[in-house]
Amino acid sequence: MGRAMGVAGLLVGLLLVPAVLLGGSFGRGEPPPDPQPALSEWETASDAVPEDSLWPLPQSIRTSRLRLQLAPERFQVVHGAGSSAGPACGLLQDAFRRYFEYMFGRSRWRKPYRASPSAQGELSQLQVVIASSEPGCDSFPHLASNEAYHLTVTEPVAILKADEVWGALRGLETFSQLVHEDDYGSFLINESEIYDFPRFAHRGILLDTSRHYLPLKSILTNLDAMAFNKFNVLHWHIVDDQSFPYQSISFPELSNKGAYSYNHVYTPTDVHLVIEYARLRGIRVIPEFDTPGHTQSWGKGQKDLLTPCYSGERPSGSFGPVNPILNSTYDFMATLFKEISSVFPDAYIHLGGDEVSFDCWKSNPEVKEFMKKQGFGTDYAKLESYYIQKILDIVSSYNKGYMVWQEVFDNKAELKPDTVVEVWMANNYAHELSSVTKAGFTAILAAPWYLDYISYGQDWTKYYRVEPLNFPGSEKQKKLLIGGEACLWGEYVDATNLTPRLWPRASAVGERLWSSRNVTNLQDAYKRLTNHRCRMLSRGIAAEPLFVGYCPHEAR
Ligand code: CP6
Repeated sequence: MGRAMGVAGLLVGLLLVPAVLLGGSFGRGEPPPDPQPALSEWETASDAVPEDSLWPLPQSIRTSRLRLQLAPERFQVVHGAGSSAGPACGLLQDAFRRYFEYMFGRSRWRKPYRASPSAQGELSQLQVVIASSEPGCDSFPHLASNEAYHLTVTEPVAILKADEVWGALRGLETFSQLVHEDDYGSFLINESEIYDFPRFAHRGILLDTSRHYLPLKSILTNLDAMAFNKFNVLHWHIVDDQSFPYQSISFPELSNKGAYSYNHVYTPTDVHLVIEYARLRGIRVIPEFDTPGHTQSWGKGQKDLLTPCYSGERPSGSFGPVNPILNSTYDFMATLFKEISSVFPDAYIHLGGDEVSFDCWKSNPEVKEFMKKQGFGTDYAKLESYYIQKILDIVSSYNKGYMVWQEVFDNKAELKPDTVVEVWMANNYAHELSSVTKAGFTAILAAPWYLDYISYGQDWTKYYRVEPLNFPGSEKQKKLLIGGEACLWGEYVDATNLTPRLWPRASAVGERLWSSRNVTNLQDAYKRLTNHRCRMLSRGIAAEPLFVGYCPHEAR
């Protein structure tokens, strides 16, 4: 059992790391915190417990030993004075109800309510104040959304201030993480003050609904888990070679023929539900319609879309990537992407462009003829770029931005300046980040976070240790890395194992993308993540254990 020794060794190592020092950086236009109040109880975290289950760790925390009790029958989450949002803000009303339920709902609180011997006062309200005149209750989150918030917990009311509702959502999550239940069933929170904002603007999870169909319920549950971990982008890799579950309004045959069955589809209603459920949690939905490769399932419902492959003089009966030499291809794509642009409200669409095999194109005499006519020689990367270029222009004409996999950049397609290039190849990704940002493009990092890969032991530490900005480049280049994604490709994943495979492993990525760069202490992370995982379990997320141990709520 050499591997088991390795795990024990890792844990011994964890115990020797000194306690975490909380970062005090206040970037991105955040005001510095108020001077320390003249209360002897205030201190920075050392032996204190309230922040032992915060995940991801906020940018700045001060907590007091002073503990307040929350009585579920008296405590309220309300709109505070001066807020630009009120009861008409459905997004916040929904969030208030949700978080009240997370904090108090699960344990059948006993009546009459008893005062806890360990509390020094009572907290009666959480007042939520939206400062901006345009709170954004009915809008969609976007890349430039402001997710910063300021939370002050003092007797008798806590105040959560944010410019926009997106910050309020993040702050509600943090507030709920501060509330804990003692052994007598009392709910307690320590007096505290938190300033918080994300380190990176794009914090995504990739789900693949082509290799296996994921029921709506699985996708929604995953959105819950994403909100618990402050992720803000669902990268929906909705179709691929194996199946086409997206039910298109313009081309119903795509899913009629290309889905696994008539039931394994996402109807317009389903898609709308996912988008709205995500919006209410401050999560963007970016759909990926990956072409010209990864499109076998598209060919079943759309005649002449794919390139016929040849064996010698004759068509072999098999098909390759999308056929880039026909006008009909671009007519089809123009109509399909017009629909997609209106169905998905996000400003970005992911256009794929990865792993295009040239074998079939090379075998086809008409493609060869086209290559000659265009002066591409035998460089099929030029043909791929020719195709992608046309798709990019189509999507731009619908006023959408686009994301692409790194090959599109590598093949030198002409990209609009706001294109987001997603770096996924594991070999030398730092060098790729360097090249992409040197060319002036925005990048997101996925390469070190392929969560479909599993191995024995605590692999979350591997994801946690990644420092995204460790690539050669200027300050200007570093600013172009806007975030990252944890990818869960679906070859070996369906509804049975999706949640435990993703969580809490993706949580490690979540903290890396949210918290300050200096939050790297593995011992501290282990303790907080263990507690966070138990909290996810109690909220209905079947997150797998990090290592040996138990969760307190299991006993009841
Ligand atoms: N599907 C699609 C995949 C992968 C990619 N695109 C993939 C490639 C290599 C690994 C894991 C996943 N399954 N459409 C690459 C972005 Cl190791």
